[in-house]
Amino acid sequence: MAATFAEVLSKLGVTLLSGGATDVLTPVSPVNGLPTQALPVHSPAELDHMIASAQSAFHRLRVTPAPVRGEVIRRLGLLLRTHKADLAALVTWESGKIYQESLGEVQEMIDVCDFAVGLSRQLCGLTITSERPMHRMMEQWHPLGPLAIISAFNFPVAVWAWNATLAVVCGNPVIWKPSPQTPYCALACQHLLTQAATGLGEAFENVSQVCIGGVHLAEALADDRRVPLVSATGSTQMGRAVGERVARRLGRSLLELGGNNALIVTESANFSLAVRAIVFSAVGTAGQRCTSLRRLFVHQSRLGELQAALVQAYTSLCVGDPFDAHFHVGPLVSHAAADSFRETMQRAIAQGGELLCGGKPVKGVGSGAYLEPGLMFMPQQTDIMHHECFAPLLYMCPFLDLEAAIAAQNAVPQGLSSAIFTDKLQEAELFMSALGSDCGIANVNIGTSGAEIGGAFGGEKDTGGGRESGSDAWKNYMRRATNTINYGSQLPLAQGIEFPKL
Ligand code: UN1
Repeated sequence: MAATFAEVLSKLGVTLLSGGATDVLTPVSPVNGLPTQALPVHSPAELDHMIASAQSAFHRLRVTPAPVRGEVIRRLGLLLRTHKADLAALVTWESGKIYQESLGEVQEMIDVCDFAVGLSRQLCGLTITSERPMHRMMEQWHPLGPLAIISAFNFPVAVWAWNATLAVVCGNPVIWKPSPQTPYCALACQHLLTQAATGLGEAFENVSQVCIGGVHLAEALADDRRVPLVSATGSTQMGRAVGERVARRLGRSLLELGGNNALIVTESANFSLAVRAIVFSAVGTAGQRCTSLRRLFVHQSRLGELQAALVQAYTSLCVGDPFDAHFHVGPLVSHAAADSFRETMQRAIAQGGELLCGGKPVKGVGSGAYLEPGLMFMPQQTDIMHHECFAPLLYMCPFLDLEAAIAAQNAVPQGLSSAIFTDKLQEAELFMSALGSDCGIANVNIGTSGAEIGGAFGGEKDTGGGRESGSDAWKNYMRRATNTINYGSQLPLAQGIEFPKL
């Protein structure tokens, strides 16, 4: 028996915030379709106060040495290890993803904590040779200022961790606006970070704050010049709105938006690896990852056997209670998401698609939106396939020529993740080359989802262009200063300019 929502919250030490507030949010758990616990929404005045507190926190944090800033994140990593099971249960209650995947999400948080702690001793800039004698140039990376994090329901804790852990070691406090679907996940993480900071002094006061509410808070954060960087994860529509507002004040935004990810199965593909990768990428998190596989391009010579294997795999998927380890797929986030899944299937059929299996409602838990993942054969890529449907619907298209398959893969507005299954070096290299996939992520012989934190995560075109998490994504959270130092006794001008003596 899974712990109840209230039990999980109490184990995590989160107090229920019903209060006497009039403006409240009442999230509905996808697990059973029932409301969890109402909580008050923050007013614009409260957000304004949070931003002012974040500014003061910034003034303290930017003069705190980076390895000391790393210490709070090291402690957060330890607390996450202790509370992994409970936080994962809360993730399942609020997002509906199966418990195994929730554990994986918390593991991503732990991994990025470790990464950020190491980084806290490696924030380094270049030195550059100068064209002038007795001069030296160098780059320094300085803290940027308060960061706003706007996150989505499907990764309600990991995306905050990717941003917040790096931002804090880089010297920036954060203000987090979680999805209204997953506010208690945010309060639980906030509580853990507050615990991690206990005893470390006032440098870490207000290092993270959470604001609960809807689009008006996101807009206020996007418009506020005291917030130099806004990191937003969610739909392309949301990201475009946020990005435009931030750009109007010439602020910076870090956008991780919709994907429409494709996988190519070539003639030489290792069949059993491909089937496993396709199924997990397409149905994991009930098709509600930004990295979920949505389009499959299969070489004509492999079509029959792959179709048969996928139909077999899809028909043996178990859909049901995300807390029960027997089930592969949990509920969709809402009945509205289920409606959009059904409508998209209808439109795909009208455009020549043939539903091979799935797509039917399943009796799950209570009144949750449980549906079988759908597998659809499309003779060719049509208009519907250019749109991201945030549900487990996989389109399968045949191809004859690899270059045409890559062109079809790239023909959509989004550019997050992509993969090829091949045992031919030339095909793999072509796919990863400048002539290949135009996505931020291009994998060989693994699926489109489940990226590790060590790489830079994000994509091109309508995906927004941002990169988060590993590699040098930390540079997003800092400002670069170029310093030129003259240690000589003359003042030669750059570009050889001879300015007449005064
Ligand atoms: C998301 O769906 O917003 O690569 C993030 C993955 C995960 C992250 C997904 N590590 O599937």
